[in-house]
This record gives sequence, structure tokens and C-alpha cells, in this order.
Amino acid sequence: HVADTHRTDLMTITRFVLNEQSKYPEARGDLTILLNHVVLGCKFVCSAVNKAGLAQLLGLAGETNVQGEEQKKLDVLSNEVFVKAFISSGRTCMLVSEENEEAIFVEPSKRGRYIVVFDPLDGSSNIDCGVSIGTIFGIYLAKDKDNPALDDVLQPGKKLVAAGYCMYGSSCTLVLRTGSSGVNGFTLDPSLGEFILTHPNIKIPKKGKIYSVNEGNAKNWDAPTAKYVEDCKFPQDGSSPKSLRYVGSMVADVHRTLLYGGIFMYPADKKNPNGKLRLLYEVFPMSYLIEQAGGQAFTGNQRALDLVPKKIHERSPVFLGSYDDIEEIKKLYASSNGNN
Ligand code: P6P
Repeated sequence: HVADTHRTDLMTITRFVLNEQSKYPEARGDLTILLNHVVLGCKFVCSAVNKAGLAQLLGLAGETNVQGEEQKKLDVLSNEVFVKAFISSGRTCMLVSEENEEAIFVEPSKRGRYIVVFDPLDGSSNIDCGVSIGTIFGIYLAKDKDNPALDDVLQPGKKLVAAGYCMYGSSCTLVLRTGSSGVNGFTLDPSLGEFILTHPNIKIPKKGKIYSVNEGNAKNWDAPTAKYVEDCKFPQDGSSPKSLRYVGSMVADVHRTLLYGGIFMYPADKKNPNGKLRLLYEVFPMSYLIEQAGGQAFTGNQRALDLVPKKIHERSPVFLGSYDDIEEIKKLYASSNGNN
């Protein structure tokens, strides 16, 4: 009976977001409209990414299309689609994209109360080999939509009102946290063109058996990170070693960590004192989701979501995942900071 109900009572992301809105009688539906435009962008990118492999075959990428236009790179195309979708929603006043050096201030006639920080196609260097890639986004509320300022977006991640990612892999999965709900996952049913709720109220396992890091940077790690990884491989307490899983595409590595547990880390190292990942539109949205799912996100010095950005493209080290696993790395940094 349950299976039938599920089949005939489809919970689409559109219905889900509307249900969320109904919990706030005073809500004007602006966030609902904005999220619908996020979903529109994700559907477009999913379709474009799935065709990417055929682009060369069909003579699309790098060639000129029928209008004689140079075929755009997927990440540029994805960025344009999201920028246009957010502006046309009429619910944003500022946008910060990984693809744009400067923040985009929306023209006054189209301004709304929200600010979107996003990476339109993270991990895009993996497209040509078919590895999963994704869109990552976070949504802030502007103080005054008619006078948006950078200060509105240089806010700690704990101020986010919503965040999520869409992973373009064997399936197209959108994971989102908005309003008072928990973390929910939706899978695109291409035959319906709808995202269907497939992972309700995701909770990350309290402890995991997987660590995820680019071991190629081991030469440059600081002592706490090196010690933590050593303990993953040669546990002191006689427990079995953890498994290493590293895709090299943040959305894929974080999605696996969220569902299976364990730890994902991009630490600082001698070459990159702030790590590699961008704070506003990679570290904050993923940390927000992991925390809301019962995990933790740590920078090596503090809770990731407490960090106050000074620049829109600044980087930050990050250790995120299962609550107990992050406790371990926090102890190692605490004792190391204590000794310094
Ligand atoms: P590395 C992809 O380029 C990316 O920005 C993230 O998606 C990913 O987690 C990281 O960089 C991988 O970096 O140095 O391990 O190749």
C-alpha cells in the first residue's frame, strides 16, 4: 500500500517547497519562487551535462552552432543560465558566482530580497571523463533589497536561509535545506521533468568508515592533518582502518559523506594556507547541509559557519562529516594549537 501511495502521491520538489512555505503564514512566497528558478537552472544544466559527452560527436563543443555562435564551455553556459534564471525570478538583488570576479547587482526594477552565492558547475574539469559534477548554492536575505551592498553577502554561513547542491551523475539529485525542514534529497525523473522526493530528512551517520582527502598533498600537510590521516590508516586503538574514497569533485565527495558518513577534508597546506575550496559558495553551503543533517564542519580553527568572509572569493580549509569523526580532528588541532 505504501509503495502505491508513493507512486500515486508524488512529492515533487515544487509541492515540497510550497508545503514548507505554508508553515509560514506571513511568507510572501518569494523564496518559493526563487527556489523554483534554482530548480529550472538545475534541469537545464542536467540536460546540457548529459549531452556534453556527445558534444564532440555532434560537433557542438568548440565548434560554431547553426547560428554561427561559438559553442560555449559548459561552465560558462551554466553560469549564464543560472544568472538569467535568478534575475528573471525578480526575487534577488545580488548574485555572487564562482564564474564572475565581481558581485552582480540586479537592476532596480527586478530586485528582490534574496542574495544567491553559487558555483554553477563545480568540478567542471571532470566533465570530459564523465565524473559526477554539480551546482552548489546558498541563499542569504539582504538587509535592504533596494540598497544591496557587499556587506549583505560577507556574512557568516550560519546566516544562510537556504542552501543546496545538485549532483549531475548517474542520476540527477538535488539536496536542499530550506526553512524549518531538515535536509531532503530529490531525484530528477526525466520522463516527468520533475524532481521527486527520494531521500526525506537525511541524517548523516554519527561516525563513518570512510575518509576523503587528496593524499597527493600529504607532503604539504600540517601535523594535525597528517596525524589524523595516519590514524585513519593505522588506527592506534586496534580498530580496522578506514577506507579512502576521493572523487575530486566536491559535490560527489560530500554527497557520499552525507549518505554514508565519514569525513571529507580539503585542509590547509604549505602551498595553500587557506586550502583550495571557496568559502562563500563551496564551504558554507556544504557545511550548512552537513550540520543540519547532524554532522559538523570545522576549518582547523573554528566552526566553519562562524567564519566571517572578508572577500567574496576567499578560500577556507574545511573538515566536514560525521559528528564523531570531526570531534577527532578537532581534538588534534586543539592540542596542536594549545602547544603553539
Ligand atoms: P584537488 C574541483 O576542481 C574542486 O573545486 C572541488 O570540486 C574538489 O573537491 C577539489 O577542487 C579537488 O581539488 O586539488 O584534489 O584536485
